Amino acid sequence: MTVTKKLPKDFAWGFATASYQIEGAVNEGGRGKTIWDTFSHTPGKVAKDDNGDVACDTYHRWNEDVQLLKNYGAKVYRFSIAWSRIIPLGGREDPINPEGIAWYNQFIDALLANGITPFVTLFHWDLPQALYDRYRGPLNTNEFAADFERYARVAFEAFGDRVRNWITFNEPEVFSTGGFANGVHAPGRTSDRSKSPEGDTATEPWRAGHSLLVAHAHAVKAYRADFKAKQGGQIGITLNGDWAEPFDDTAENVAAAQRKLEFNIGRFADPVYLSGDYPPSMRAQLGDRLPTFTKEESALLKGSSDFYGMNHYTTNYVWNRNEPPTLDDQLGNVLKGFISKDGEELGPPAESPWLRPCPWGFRKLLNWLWNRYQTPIYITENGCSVKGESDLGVEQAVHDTYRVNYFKGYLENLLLAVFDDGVQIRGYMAWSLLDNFEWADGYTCRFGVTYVDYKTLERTPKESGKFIKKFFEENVEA
Ligand code: GBH
Repeated sequence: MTVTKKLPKDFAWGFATASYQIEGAVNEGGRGKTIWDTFSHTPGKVAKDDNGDVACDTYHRWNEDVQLLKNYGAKVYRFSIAWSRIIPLGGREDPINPEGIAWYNQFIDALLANGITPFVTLFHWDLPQALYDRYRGPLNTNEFAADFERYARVAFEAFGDRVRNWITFNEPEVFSTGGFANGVHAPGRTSDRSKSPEGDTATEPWRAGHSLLVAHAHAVKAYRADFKAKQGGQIGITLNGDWAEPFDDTAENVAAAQRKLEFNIGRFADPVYLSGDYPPSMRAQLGDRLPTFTKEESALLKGSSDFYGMNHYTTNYVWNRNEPPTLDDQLGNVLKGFISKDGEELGPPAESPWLRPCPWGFRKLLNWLWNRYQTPIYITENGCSVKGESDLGVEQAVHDTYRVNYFKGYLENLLLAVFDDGVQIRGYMAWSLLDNFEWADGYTCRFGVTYVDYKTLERTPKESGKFIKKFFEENVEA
């Protein structure tokens, strides 16, 4: 490492979580049911049939989480609001739940009292069940966008005097693919009739993603028109993205890697940060299965994010698929893997089969995003699971050397991207503050820098949490 400069004093570093993954208390405080309650209680959908009924019990143990953050020295904390705690049925004519507002109020106040700045995600996949029952949620663009805008307004109104950093949607790509293409996430729709009686993988994921974009545009318009001037905050969206390294330097594989980046990232980032429309490569492959934006929607979308919220975990080698694209393809008609043409594997396996550490891929993706979108970046998630960690007791699990090495590599490359490459990065939030409900993997897969004992719900810092504290103490100006 050659970097000797330091990140600025106001660099926004900390940790991230999401409501359904940590809160528990699903039947308390007037919370309405969500599609993840339904999905996780459907046998066979989640590993070991786990669910988020208790999770980390943050609903009751919120003060422990605040103290943990304080002990790590975190400057910021990214968490999400459960839409159905605020508006149990979700819709724009439905009643607001004061108990839900009060819960988030006390939590936000506790963060601020401890010097921690909140970054609030409005939607991290836990759609109110009532909106799914009424009109299939994001499969109905106009209804969904109108209901989301109203929910966003309620949140800005209630919390915006203290919350100055808003994220509309977390990972629309993962939500639409998991929920509407392969059915591994709620609401579990897919063309695969062995998994779901309803769904159309050829069209629904593109419609669902489209609706989230339109809803995002309307919520941002509302914030800028009616709240920003008096509240003085910023608002954006968070997108997942893996680096795509061409398998070799043949023109077709270089083009394939670029196309993969456009399907995975450009699908949401081009409309918001670049052109107000989908990448041409997507229109070419998907034709009218990909919805179109009206002129007004395009204009609203373009420039609709004050920052680039980046969730990043891994890298793939990518090569062209030499056959016509299938109707269920989500990736741009490419194949991907972890082994290079010289037979070398990207980093050692994690617990999650899709994840291999590749710090240089992070740096390449930061440069790709900066060059294409020229928008300051917050890394809103980055982290890893550790193979076999769930088989260990707390005494061993806290010695998470694999995760320490992961963060070390990625954070060194963050410094290189900032100081050697000139990428503007304003913050970094590690995923995750706590071991938590890892969606379809349930509790079998841990991403926390803090160990959670799911029997006692006790929290114990791992070495990775201490590493992050030390890293930022050393690399941020005092
Ligand atoms: C994030 O999603 C989420 O925002 C967060 O809630 C989650 O806990 C965290 O990351 C850790 O997973 O199997 O090759 O088809 C990560 C997105 C979604 C990336 C599933 C990998 C599987 C690709 N992940 N995806 S594959």
